[in-house]
Amino acid sequence: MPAASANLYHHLRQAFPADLETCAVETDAGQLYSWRDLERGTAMLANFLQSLELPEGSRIAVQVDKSVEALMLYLAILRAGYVFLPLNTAYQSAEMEYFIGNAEPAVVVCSTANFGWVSTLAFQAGTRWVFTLNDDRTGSLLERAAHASDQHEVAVKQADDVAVIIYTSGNARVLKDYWAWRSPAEGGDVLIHALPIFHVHGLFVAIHGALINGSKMIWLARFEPKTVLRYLPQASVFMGVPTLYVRLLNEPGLTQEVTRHMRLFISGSAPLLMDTFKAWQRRTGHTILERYGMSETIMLTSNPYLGERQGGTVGLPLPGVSLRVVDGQGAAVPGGEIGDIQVKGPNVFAGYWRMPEKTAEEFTLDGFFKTGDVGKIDAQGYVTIVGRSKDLIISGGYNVYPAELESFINDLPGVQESAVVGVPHPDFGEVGVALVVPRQGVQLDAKHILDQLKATLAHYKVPKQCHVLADLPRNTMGKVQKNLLRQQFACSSNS
Ligand code: MCA
Ligand code: AMP
Repeated sequence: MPAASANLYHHLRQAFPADLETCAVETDAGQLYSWRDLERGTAMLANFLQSLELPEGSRIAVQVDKSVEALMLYLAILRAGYVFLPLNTAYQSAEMEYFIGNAEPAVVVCSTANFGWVSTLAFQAGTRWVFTLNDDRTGSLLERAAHASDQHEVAVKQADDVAVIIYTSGNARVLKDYWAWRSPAEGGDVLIHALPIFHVHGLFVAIHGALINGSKMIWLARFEPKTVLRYLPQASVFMGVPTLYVRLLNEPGLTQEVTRHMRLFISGSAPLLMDTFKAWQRRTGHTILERYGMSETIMLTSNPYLGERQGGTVGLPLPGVSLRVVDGQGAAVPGGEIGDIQVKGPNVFAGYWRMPEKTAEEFTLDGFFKTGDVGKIDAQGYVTIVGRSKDLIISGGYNVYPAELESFINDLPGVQESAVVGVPHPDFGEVGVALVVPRQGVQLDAKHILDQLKATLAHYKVPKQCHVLADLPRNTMGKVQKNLLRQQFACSSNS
């Protein structure tokens, strides 16, 4: 079961070092925050949120740029016992309207620049409060919280209350041991935090990992390879999606010397190519540790810290996680054979928000969650992911759903039908390509289609290329053969 938000906060708080005056977070803008700053700042924000007298279980939706105050807001929401709903800063109004309409948050926090349209959407959806928070510490949220007390009693919650749409603190403790986080008494670890904080990777794996170990974080407002290089000599742990490793390898300044103090490089969220894995070993002498997880399950497998880290695999199931590979009928396949990956464990989520039918569909009768990933397990227990049965593109670690894009494109004037497929890309690993069939007699302009997508959707979702075709290849059942389109357009995307 998911641990309650406030309980999770207790676990994180217990790990704070005894000396609260030491540095907890150092930003790339040179600001230093002590553990006491975190303790007091989160108390003030939690007191302020509680002063709003929100109903039990209220959601607080947050679409703000990365900052330490945004981190404190997350921790304050845990402390106060509400439900944190982080939203990608790339979302535009149609996407925000969907999430706000669906989650019905009592409070929305956004940037001052977006306040106009976000507050209109939010108030229409019944939200009671909209506050602003900017990455330069301005905005109405901090102004209001400045008057709140810096002493706060952590809210009392049941163990199975929803905390953040997803998570457990148990998974964080497993990873602390598995990745051999060094306690402050052992000299401590320092994490370079370079990921967005609206996803499980940056929010739970990275932040919880550091906090539950009492470790300092070097907090980068955004990923910039040269900034990472600058901080590597002061750090010991780095976490990234494969694109971050690819971009760091493009820097001549990435050397054995600059990574000499590093203890661990971890990769996840998307497949790490063997080329990247080997190039990293050659350049730095470090072997990247690849692990596999999902928002629904947090971390599932990991290469070992001390044993062999096998490139191209995602390692072994973590303690407490049962992982099996099954065929189309749900029967376990023999070792080494490819099938659907299913998982079970205390880290698996309780279900999709207000979608009991979808939740039921995604679990087997014996309680395994269907990941939608396709893979195999070798004789040593190492898991390799070979593909996905779900129609999903993972681009630079962000999920892009072809169905969302196809439905948008199909509604454009003059479009008969469309297909969006993922093809390999040297920087993002995989990117979308849109194939569009016009209605009879209509001339479609591919660039105009992409421009219209860009005007409405988060830009990372927009296919990097669009081609107008006379028709789409179909099999005898009439189903579009996306595999043929993937092959046909594989080479044209490397731009
Ligand atoms: C930005 N763009 C992208 C992406 N990011 N396009 C495709 N895929 C992307 N990931 C678009 C921009 O909108 C822009 O378009 C153009 O590409 C160039 O942007 P660029 O400046 O290169 O991007 P950036 O700002 O440097 O961002 C790249 C990034 C970022 C740092 C790799 O995408 C990122 O932080 N990714 C990590 C995501 C993550 O944390 N995922 C974890 C979720 P235009 O010019 O048109 O505006 S998965 C998870 O949590 C599970 C549990 C797990 O296992 O970890
Ligand atoms: P998300 O839904 O954003 O949490 O993304 C979860 C998905 O990311 C998984 O179902 C996998 O398809 C993919 N993923 C995560 N880690 C890895 C990895 N190391 N290798 C390949 N795919 C991964």
